[in-house]
Amino acid sequence: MNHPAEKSFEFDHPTNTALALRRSIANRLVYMVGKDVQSATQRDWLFAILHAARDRIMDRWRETRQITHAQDLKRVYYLSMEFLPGRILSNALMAIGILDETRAACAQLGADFDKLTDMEADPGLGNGGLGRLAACFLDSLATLGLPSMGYGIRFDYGMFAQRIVQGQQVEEPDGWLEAGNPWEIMRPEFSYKVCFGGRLDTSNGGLQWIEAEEVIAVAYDSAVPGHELASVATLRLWSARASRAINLDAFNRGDYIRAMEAKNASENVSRVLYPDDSTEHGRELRLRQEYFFVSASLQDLLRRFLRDHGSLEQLPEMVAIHINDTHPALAIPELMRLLIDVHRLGWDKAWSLCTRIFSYTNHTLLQEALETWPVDLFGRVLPRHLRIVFDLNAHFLAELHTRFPHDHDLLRRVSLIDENGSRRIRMAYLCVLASHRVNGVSALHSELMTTTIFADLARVFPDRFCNKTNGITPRRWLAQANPSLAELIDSRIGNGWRRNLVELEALRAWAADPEFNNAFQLVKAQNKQRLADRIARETGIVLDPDSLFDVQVKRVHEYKRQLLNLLHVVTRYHRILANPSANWMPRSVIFAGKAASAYYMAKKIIRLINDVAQVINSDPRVDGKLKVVFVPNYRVSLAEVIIPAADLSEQISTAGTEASGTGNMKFALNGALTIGTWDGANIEIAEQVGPDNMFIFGLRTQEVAATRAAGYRPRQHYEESYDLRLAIDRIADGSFSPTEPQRYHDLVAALLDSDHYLLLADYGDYLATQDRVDALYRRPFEWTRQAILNVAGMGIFSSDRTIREYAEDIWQLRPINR
Ligand code: 26V
Repeated sequence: MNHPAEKSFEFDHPTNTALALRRSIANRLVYMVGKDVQSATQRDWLFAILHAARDRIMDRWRETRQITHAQDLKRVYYLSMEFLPGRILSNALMAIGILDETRAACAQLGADFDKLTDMEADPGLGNGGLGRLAACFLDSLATLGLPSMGYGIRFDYGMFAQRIVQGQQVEEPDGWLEAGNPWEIMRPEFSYKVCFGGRLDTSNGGLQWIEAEEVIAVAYDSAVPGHELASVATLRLWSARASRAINLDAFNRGDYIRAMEAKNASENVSRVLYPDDSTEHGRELRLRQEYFFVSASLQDLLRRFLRDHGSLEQLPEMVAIHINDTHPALAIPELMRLLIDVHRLGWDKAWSLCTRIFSYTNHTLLQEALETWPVDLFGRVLPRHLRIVFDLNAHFLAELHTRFPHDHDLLRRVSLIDENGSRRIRMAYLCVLASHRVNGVSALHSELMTTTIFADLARVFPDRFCNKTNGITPRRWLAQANPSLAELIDSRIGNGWRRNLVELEALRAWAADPEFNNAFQLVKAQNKQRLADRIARETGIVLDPDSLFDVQVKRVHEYKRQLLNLLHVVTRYHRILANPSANWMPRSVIFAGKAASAYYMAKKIIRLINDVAQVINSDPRVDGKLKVVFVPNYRVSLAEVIIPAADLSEQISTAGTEASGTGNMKFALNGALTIGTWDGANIEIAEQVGPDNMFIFGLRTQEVAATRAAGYRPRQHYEESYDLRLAIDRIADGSFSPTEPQRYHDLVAALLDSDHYLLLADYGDYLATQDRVDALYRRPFEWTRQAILNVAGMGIFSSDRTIREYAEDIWQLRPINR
């Protein structure tokens, strides 16, 4: 006890009895929301429940911080531009262990729990896999009791909401904060000044960054409760506020309105998430966003470190900083700047600290997604950092020259500055240079990383590169999304899999058990009905729950090949028309996913899916044998309904392009069979579940390379296959766009003339494999046996396993000891 008021500072710890919960919710409704039973709206009830749940996390949240501090443990700071946590309430209630009790309390209070939870906002602070991975990682860090904090941006507007209007994607702003966010706690005491622009003054021998604009970063925290509240991690997001200087300036000039404009402009830095995950770089606002959040995060973690420790010498013993893709790469020159300009360390000392603190994950090999910044833009926004990058590069190249004196081209190739054409900074190279570990996200991807984009750097730093195959949290992706399957699994093998997913192995023994096999089918049927109801409500399209649910949900990208899936659909349609009385296995092909707003081809693919759906679904000759649906606005909360209902999971990227995939894991964990290429984590899934329990097809990575090298001619496949020719001709002749027959000419031309992602080369094998899918689906017991073996093999794909590997191999982290 060291605070004078501590003796009289008493409060009630909330308890979890039915009565206590009911009273908490009622209290929160009356004293927090300011309503009563008579006047409460649905949203009022939701907020009362959210607050009652939040209360029950607080003690453990404080305790986690206190223990980490008292035991003086090393922390990892996970820097990520994106987090996609999904809705929080059900997950939190499950983590606390009061989901059923809360449901009962609601019923007693006359509130409909399921309807309320469906009103909660789904924070869309990310584009796709990378942001969702960050959220799974926080869940695992909390569950494993590893001292950690996630740092990111509190975007006012997250990923756009997608509507489909006459078959086309329309984007709408996602004002997820507009009704308030009861989960976050503003921490204005943690505010930091972040500077942009200005110039470097070298007049008196030193180096000073002066006359820069200032923005204030304000912290907002939310709790990330681990399973059974093992510990509670923190997600700290930064929001931009205009600085006092800007506000005062307004006052002094007397031009209030102009001043408010300046205030808005300066706060724009945290306004909106960039909704493009492949090409949208080179934009100044994006660069500002990246710098804004890493600068605030580093100032914050250095403040915490210096509060608890005297000297910066020990920084690498107490602090690990992880860079999630290159988006937070500015953390590297920013830490150098803070250590040198603010804390007065020498260059060598500062660099030696940096290289023991940073680690970096690469999430893509695609050239167009690799971040580079034009030197002049970079220098305009961050003149001091440009200087640091130049100095780093000079040191690096000089050292390299002594190691490889005869290889002159090497220096040009690995330079941080790409001098081909307009000069650009290669952010990925900067990350490799500063990090003591660099990892890829699946075995294949990590291997390709060192043989393609980082081939030279892997020769220079051979010990740095490693693999950490992605994983997913079984709490959200099985326990929460699929409660019926979770319960069925519990009834046979107990509930330990939530913490130790390899316990699912025990399901192997049950795969051919008639009763279990049947119960598994029943669960799938219920989940399909739940999805069919939802799709009917949202799109008006009615799916037959007895048909095979064939699902592809993910960002729309040419490399993910939604169009290959669609070629199969069109061919199937034509075959049905040619032979309507054959014994067709009814199928429902379900798509969902967003296209970057400026990605012309991706948007065109969405339109074609909808056009094809329109024609097939309204053709009476098809008679229920085939349905196609595009479900709008794919997001975490929609994934939680779609994935448990899938029979077939489409993971069909061109081999060598999908770094890992995590959807592939979510589907298999929920008892879908995969049709997939030899790409990303599909390969490791096949190793775990056995290739006989998966539908693998298509060219391998080496064959893709060889095909291209030999002068790939897509038209040859078109000429040689009747089915392919018919499908393409009908798309080209306007059969699916009768009001505008040329609508797909450019898309078809791209396929026939270049087909960069080799759809036509894989089409034949894909179709043959789809026939095998139909054949197996006619044998429900055998299909389900294989699906159960898929679930049983998913143990290693828990993000707990992934995070344990990061903690041991990369971060050198120990858990808190309670
Ligand atoms: C890139 C860019 C580039 C510039 C502007 C905005 C922006 C936003 C996001 C990205 C990230 C692209 C990389 C990515 O999301 N990779 C995915 O990472 C998943 C998690 O590791 C992995 O499962 C997917 O295979 C991989 O595509």
